[in-house]
Amino acid sequence: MDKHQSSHASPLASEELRLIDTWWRACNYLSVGMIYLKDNPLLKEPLKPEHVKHRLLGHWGASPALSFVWAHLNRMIKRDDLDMIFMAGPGHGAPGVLGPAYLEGTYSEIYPDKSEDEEGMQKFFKQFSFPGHIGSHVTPETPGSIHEGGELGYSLSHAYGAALDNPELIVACVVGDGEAETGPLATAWHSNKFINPVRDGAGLPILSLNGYKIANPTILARISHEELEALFVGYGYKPYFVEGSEPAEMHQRMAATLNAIVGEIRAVQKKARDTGKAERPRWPMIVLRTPKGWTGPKEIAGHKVEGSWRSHQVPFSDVRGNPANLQLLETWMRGYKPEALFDAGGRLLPELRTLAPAGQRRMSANPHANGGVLRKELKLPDFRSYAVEVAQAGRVLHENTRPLGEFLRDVMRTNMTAFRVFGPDETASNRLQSIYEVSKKTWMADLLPEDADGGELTRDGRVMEMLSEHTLVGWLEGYLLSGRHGFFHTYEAFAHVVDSMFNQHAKWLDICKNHVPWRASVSSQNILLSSTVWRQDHNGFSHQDPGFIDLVTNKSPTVTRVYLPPDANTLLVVADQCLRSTDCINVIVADKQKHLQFTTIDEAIVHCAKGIGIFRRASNDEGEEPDVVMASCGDVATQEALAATAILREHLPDLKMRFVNVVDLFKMQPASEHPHGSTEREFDSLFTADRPTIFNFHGYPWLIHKLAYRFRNHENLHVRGYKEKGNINTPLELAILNQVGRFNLVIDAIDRLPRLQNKAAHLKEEMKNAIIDNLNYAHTHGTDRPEITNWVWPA
Ligand SMILES: Cc1ncc(C[n+]2csc(CCOP(=O)(O)OP(=O)(O)O)c2C)c(N)n1
Repeated sequence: MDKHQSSHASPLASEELRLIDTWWRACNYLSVGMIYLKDNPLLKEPLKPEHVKHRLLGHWGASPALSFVWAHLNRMIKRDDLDMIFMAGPGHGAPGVLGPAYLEGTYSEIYPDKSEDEEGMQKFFKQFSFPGHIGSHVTPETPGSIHEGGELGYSLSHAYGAALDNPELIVACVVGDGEAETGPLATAWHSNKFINPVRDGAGLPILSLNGYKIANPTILARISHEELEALFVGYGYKPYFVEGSEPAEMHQRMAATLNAIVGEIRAVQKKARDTGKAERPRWPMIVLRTPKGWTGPKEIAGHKVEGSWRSHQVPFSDVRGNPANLQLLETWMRGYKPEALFDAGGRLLPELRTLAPAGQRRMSANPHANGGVLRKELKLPDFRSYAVEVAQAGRVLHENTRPLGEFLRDVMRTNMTAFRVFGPDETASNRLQSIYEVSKKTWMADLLPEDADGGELTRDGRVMEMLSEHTLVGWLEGYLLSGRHGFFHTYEAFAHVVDSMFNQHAKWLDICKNHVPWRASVSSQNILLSSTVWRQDHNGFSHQDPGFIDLVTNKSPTVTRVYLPPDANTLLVVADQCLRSTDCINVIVADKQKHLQFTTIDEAIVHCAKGIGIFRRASNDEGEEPDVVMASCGDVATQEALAATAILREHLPDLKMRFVNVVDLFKMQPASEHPHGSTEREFDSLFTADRPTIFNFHGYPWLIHKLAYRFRNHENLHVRGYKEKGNINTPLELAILNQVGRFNLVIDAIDRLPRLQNKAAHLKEEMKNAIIDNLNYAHTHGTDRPEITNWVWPA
């Protein structure tokens, strides 16, 4: 190896070289066929317009490099019996992945109508990016894929997530050089500081430096070799450069490089496992510089196409109507010599069939890429053992997330190879630090003596902390999709950093669940949003944003769940339920600070099973019709609504009140829209058909209207919630500013009941005075009045 680790060795014998190049040609032939053809797949007759698709969709540019890498990885898998999966960062280059999956036979095994013959190949071509069939990315329908690559940026974190706790696995990850410009990808390079060679597998990043994006050069292709090398050295890698365009030379370089790299990975792992000492090596990675649209048309109408952004999608269209383009396509495809790739029946020639690994060693059939088949149920301790004692409802305070931390600690203890907790630097801040008693934070970067004093860092920790929500969620997704279990927690406001990742994962799960029966169920993604909007006394406005759950309600009801447990025991019940569930994204909103406790563990179990229910002790309407319903959803919202209820009941003892609490947000939607929804009758019997409801909500108030608008009594539903009124405030001040405070709610109730207009005028006045008085107190003393802070439900 020279100083740039680029090899000029020629390890491939000429026959081996010929075969690998032929196999790659077959991949490229299939890629072009998928993009252009709906008939005449083997070009047995001259190409006619009717053989060509009406709409030409797909991305050629990324495809040849993807299948080039695939072909070479196959050689290594066969040679060393490797357990390997493949991530295509530029997932738009799906033809470069689908082709190999078809040639390996996996595609036909899963989809028998796409058989390994002419008829099957015709269907295989036609279905690509065709209405009613498969998409143009490495979608869930693609065997061997756990990464769609539609939204760029997550390939590398997915790859490393799959490698965690999979000591024998190598996850090859092709990263687009355009993709490498995204924030999520840029930070994911640091994943190498979290891979422990004793217990984890390896990630093998392969930067596909084809120089262009859709319409622009890529940054990494236009910096000097030295800068590029320094960048990856700086990230802690040992970069190998495989550069060129002449196929025979490139095959030799790639083969030599992979020989070296696989040897290095295995040597690092062997040493670490023999000695039991986990040190961070300089993991190898590859910079693969090839022309974009490699082997495609070099020039069209005087414009450079191969090696240019012009080859990104369909290099030339108007094929059905333009004989010259039809001829160009035929010449291009015949250049791959289909008759030397497939027999007359359309089956890959026997000499080429031997190139792919067998059975589950095929990357398209590796069970790690259909992780549900490997998934084992979590061993869960009994959540009841972590319950807080609630002798009298509403009269005792606890930090809601602390018992959850104890529960998660023991979940960790009983699942030490298949469960991890992910959070951006906030495990202790979110009061989950009990987990450290069983497992600390993974840290493969340098350790200093002072870390021993409370740093909670260790080489073999199972708590993953890095200040990149993108990388954490990417790891978690990779971990879950390869069959394991996990838990992500973050500050509520900053969950928005991964909005888009949530969207993409929800889409992935939705397709798997509803359209891809061969994909086995995977564990749900569990997300705890803590340090919530209502308790940001010291952080202020930037930290107040309960909108992540709004986003969640946009996605498919088959995969989305949102829970707002009001106290510690309901949080335990919900967490247990979420950890058992599959194929969903469960979002739990629960603050970490001290809050009133409303339910015993037995009450919590019943309440959570219903998802919505009446708090009997707060209600006085039993056997009668209520005058008003007070409802709450969320911990702080519940406390304020209860405090308002107490005031109303004290001052207006003949007022009939019902108190409803919502744990499962989707109970506010009709059952026709969400599997957790309420029927018309259930909803009416809780919220009545004609009485006003004051609904105190944790989040943005319009979310409740969005969910509940179809219910009969919706016009009487008056929702209060966060309205972007915040700064450095005391808790009550913040509640008052957003009209979710107890005094506001009392006024609301009076305003909604005509019969109280005169009768309760004094009480209303008192509430207004209380608001002014409490705001003054907060601004004078910097705290709420003790009777507010120490408020409990009256004995
Ligand atoms: C986050 C995101 N932004 C924008 C796009 C639109 N897009 C699709 S492909 C592409 C260029 C990708 O370039 P690169 O990653 O280098 O892939 P390749 O050149 O191999 O096609 C862009 C910008 C996207 N898919 N995802």
